[in-house]
Amino acid sequence: MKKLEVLHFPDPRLRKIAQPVKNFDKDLKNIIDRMFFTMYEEKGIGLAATQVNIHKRIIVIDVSEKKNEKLYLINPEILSLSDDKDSMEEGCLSVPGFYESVERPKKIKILTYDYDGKEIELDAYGLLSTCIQHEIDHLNGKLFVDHISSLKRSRIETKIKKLKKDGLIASRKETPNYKSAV
Ligand code: GNR
Ligand code: NI
Repeated sequence: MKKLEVLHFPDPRLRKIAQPVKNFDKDLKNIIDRMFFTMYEEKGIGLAATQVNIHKRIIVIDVSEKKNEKLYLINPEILSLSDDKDSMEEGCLSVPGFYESVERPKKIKILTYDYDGKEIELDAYGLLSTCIQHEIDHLNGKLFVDHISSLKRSRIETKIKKLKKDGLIASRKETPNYKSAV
Protein backbone atom coordinates (compact mmCIF):
# COMPACT_ATOMS: atom_id res chain seq x y z
CA MET A 1 0.00 0.00 0.00
CA LYS A 2 1.15 3.55 -0.68
CA LYS A 3 1.42 6.21 1.99
CA LEU A 4 -0.76 9.27 1.56
CA GLU A 5 1.01 12.63 1.53
CA VAL A 6 0.54 14.54 4.79
CA LEU A 7 0.07 18.31 4.42
CA HIS A 8 2.14 20.62 6.61
CA PHE A 9 1.25 23.85 8.42
CA PRO A 10 0.77 26.56 7.10
CA ASP A 11 -0.70 24.86 3.99
CA PRO A 12 -4.09 26.57 3.38
CA ARG A 13 -5.68 23.19 2.55
CA LEU A 14 -5.44 22.36 6.27
CA ARG A 15 -7.98 25.18 6.80
CA LYS A 16 -10.75 23.60 4.71
CA ILE A 17 -13.92 22.39 6.43
CA ALA A 18 -14.43 18.68 5.80
CA GLN A 19 -17.80 17.57 4.42
CA PRO A 20 -19.94 14.77 5.94
CA VAL A 21 -19.61 11.30 4.48
CA LYS A 22 -22.77 10.51 2.52
CA ASN A 23 -22.01 7.15 0.95
CA PHE A 24 -21.09 4.32 3.27
CA ASP A 25 -19.48 2.27 0.54
CA LYS A 26 -16.28 0.51 -0.52
CA ASP A 27 -14.52 3.81 -1.27
CA LEU A 28 -15.00 4.87 2.35
CA LYS A 29 -13.51 1.60 3.62
CA ASN A 30 -10.61 2.06 1.21
CA ILE A 31 -9.89 5.61 2.40
CA ILE A 32 -9.93 4.43 6.03
CA ASP A 33 -7.52 1.56 5.27
CA ARG A 34 -5.10 3.92 3.53
CA MET A 35 -5.36 6.42 6.39
CA PHE A 36 -4.52 3.71 8.97
CA PHE A 37 -1.54 2.65 6.85
CA THR A 38 -0.29 6.25 6.64
CA MET A 39 -0.87 6.89 10.36
CA TYR A 40 1.10 3.78 11.40
CA GLU A 41 3.91 4.54 8.93
CA GLU A 42 4.18 8.09 10.24
CA LYS A 43 4.02 6.92 13.87
CA GLY A 44 0.99 9.03 14.72
CA ILE A 45 -1.72 8.16 17.22
CA GLY A 46 -4.38 9.71 15.01
CA LEU A 47 -4.96 11.11 11.54
CA ALA A 48 -7.78 13.23 10.12
CA ALA A 49 -8.67 13.01 6.41
CA THR A 50 -8.03 16.76 6.06
CA GLN A 51 -4.32 16.12 6.73
CA VAL A 52 -4.11 13.90 3.65
CA ASN A 53 -6.07 16.38 1.51
CA ILE A 54 -9.32 14.41 1.66
CA HIS A 55 -11.95 16.84 2.86
CA LYS A 56 -14.39 14.36 4.33
CA ARG A 57 -15.30 13.86 7.99
CA ILE A 58 -13.16 10.78 8.60
CA ILE A 59 -10.68 10.14 11.43
CA VAL A 60 -8.49 7.16 12.30
CA ILE A 61 -7.00 6.68 15.78
CA ASP A 62 -4.89 4.15 17.65
CA VAL A 63 -3.74 5.26 21.09
CA SER A 64 -2.80 1.74 22.23
CA GLU A 65 0.77 0.87 23.17
CA LYS A 66 0.89 -2.21 20.96
CA LYS A 67 -0.65 -0.35 18.02
CA ASN A 68 -3.36 -2.95 17.65
CA GLU A 69 -6.51 -1.06 18.60
CA LYS A 70 -7.89 0.60 15.51
CA LEU A 71 -10.62 3.15 16.03
CA TYR A 72 -12.22 5.03 13.17
CA LEU A 73 -14.69 7.89 13.39
CA ILE A 74 -17.06 8.80 10.57
CA ASN A 75 -19.03 12.07 10.82
CA PRO A 76 -18.22 12.40 14.54
CA GLU A 77 -20.39 14.85 16.47
CA ILE A 78 -19.57 16.18 19.90
CA LEU A 79 -22.50 15.50 22.24
CA SER A 80 -20.87 16.95 25.35
CA LEU A 81 -17.60 18.20 26.77
CA SER A 82 -16.76 18.20 30.47
CA ASP A 83 -16.26 21.47 32.36
CA ASP A 84 -13.05 20.20 33.92
CA LYS A 85 -9.99 20.70 31.78
CA ASP A 86 -6.71 18.89 31.25
CA SER A 87 -3.41 20.07 29.77
CA MET A 88 -1.41 17.78 27.54
CA GLU A 89 1.69 18.14 25.41
CA GLU A 90 0.44 17.87 21.82
CA GLY A 91 2.18 17.17 18.57
CA CYS A 92 0.83 16.88 15.04
CA LEU A 93 1.96 15.14 11.87
CA SER A 94 1.10 18.40 10.08
CA VAL A 95 3.36 20.40 12.43
CA PRO A 96 6.33 18.00 12.51
CA GLY A 97 8.83 18.35 15.34
CA PHE A 98 6.92 20.85 17.47
CA TYR A 99 5.19 20.10 20.76
CA GLU A 100 3.17 22.47 22.93
CA SER A 101 0.90 22.15 25.92
CA VAL A 102 -2.79 22.55 25.07
CA GLU A 103 -5.68 22.78 27.55
CA ARG A 104 -8.90 21.01 26.54
CA PRO A 105 -11.98 19.56 28.25
CA LYS A 106 -11.05 16.37 30.13
CA LYS A 107 -13.89 14.22 28.91
CA ILE A 108 -15.87 14.04 25.71
CA LYS A 109 -18.99 12.25 24.56
CA ILE A 110 -19.41 11.79 20.84
CA LEU A 111 -21.79 10.32 18.33
CA THR A 112 -20.12 8.58 15.43
CA TYR A 113 -21.02 6.10 12.71
CA ASP A 114 -20.02 2.58 11.72
CA TYR A 115 -19.11 1.43 8.17
CA ASP A 116 -22.76 0.63 7.59
CA GLY A 117 -23.99 4.00 8.86
CA LYS A 118 -25.09 2.68 12.25
CA GLU A 119 -24.85 5.18 15.13
CA ILE A 120 -22.32 4.61 17.92
CA GLU A 121 -21.98 6.61 21.11
CA LEU A 122 -18.52 6.90 22.63
CA ASP A 123 -17.23 8.31 25.91
CA ALA A 124 -13.56 9.16 26.20
CA TYR A 125 -11.11 10.59 28.69
CA GLY A 126 -7.33 10.93 28.91
CA LEU A 127 -5.19 10.61 25.78
CA LEU A 128 -8.10 9.31 23.69
CA SER A 129 -10.23 12.34 24.60
CA THR A 130 -7.40 14.71 23.71
CA CYS A 131 -6.75 12.89 20.46
CA ILE A 132 -10.42 12.91 19.40
CA GLN A 133 -10.65 16.65 20.09
CA HIS A 134 -7.40 17.29 18.17
CA GLU A 135 -8.71 15.29 15.19
CA ILE A 136 -12.18 16.88 15.14
CA ASP A 137 -10.39 20.25 15.13
CA HIS A 138 -8.63 19.16 11.91
CA LEU A 139 -12.00 18.44 10.25
CA ASN A 140 -12.98 22.00 11.12
CA GLY A 141 -9.77 23.47 9.68
CA LYS A 142 -8.20 23.97 13.07
CA LEU A 143 -4.74 22.97 14.32
CA PHE A 144 -3.30 22.61 17.82
CA VAL A 145 -1.13 25.68 17.16
CA ASP A 146 -4.36 27.73 17.09
CA HIS A 147 -4.67 26.98 20.82
CA ILE A 148 -1.28 28.53 21.69
CA SER A 149 -0.07 32.14 21.58
CA SER A 150 0.18 33.83 18.19
CA LEU A 151 3.83 34.57 18.90
CA LYS A 152 4.63 30.88 19.39
CA ARG A 153 2.51 30.00 16.36
CA SER A 154 4.28 32.43 14.03
CA ARG A 155 7.68 31.24 15.27
CA ILE A 156 6.68 27.66 14.43
CA GLU A 157 5.44 28.80 11.01
CA THR A 158 8.75 30.49 10.25
CA LYS A 159 10.74 27.44 11.35
CA ILE A 160 8.65 24.98 9.34
CA LYS A 161 8.92 27.16 6.22
CA LYS A 162 12.70 27.16 6.63
CA LEU A 163 12.85 23.39 7.18
CA LYS A 164 10.79 22.89 4.00
CA LYS A 165 12.98 25.26 2.03
CA ASP A 166 16.07 23.39 3.21
CA GLY A 167 14.47 20.08 2.23
CA LEU A 168 14.53 18.84 5.83
CA ILE A 169 10.80 18.13 5.79
CA ALA A 170 10.03 16.07 2.76
CA SER A 171 6.61 15.41 1.38
CA ARG A 172 6.07 12.39 -0.85
CA LYS A 173 6.24 14.34 -4.10
CA GLU A 174 9.42 16.18 -3.24
CA THR A 175 12.93 14.85 -3.46
CA PRO A 176 14.62 15.34 -0.09
CA ASN A 177 17.75 17.48 -0.09
CA TYR A 178 17.61 18.03 -3.83
CA LYS A 179 18.69 21.49 -4.86
CA SER A 180 17.61 22.70 -8.25
CA ALA A 181 20.38 24.04 -10.50
CA VAL A 182 18.20 26.99 -11.51
O1 GNR B 1 0.63 11.59 16.75
C1 GNR B 1 0.00 12.46 17.34
N1 GNR B 1 0.20 12.62 18.67
C2 GNR B 1 -0.59 13.44 19.46
C3 GNR B 1 -0.14 13.73 20.75
C4 GNR B 1 -0.89 14.53 21.59
C5 GNR B 1 -2.09 15.02 21.17
C6 GNR B 1 -2.55 14.75 19.88
C7 GNR B 1 -1.80 13.96 19.05
S1 GNR B 1 -2.40 13.60 17.45
C8 GNR B 1 -0.91 13.35 16.58
C9 GNR B 1 -1.18 12.86 15.17
C10 GNR B 1 -1.91 13.95 14.41
O2 GNR B 1 -1.38 14.91 13.95
N2 GNR B 1 -3.19 13.84 14.32
O3 GNR B 1 -3.90 14.81 13.72
NI1 NI C 1 -2.80 16.62 14.02
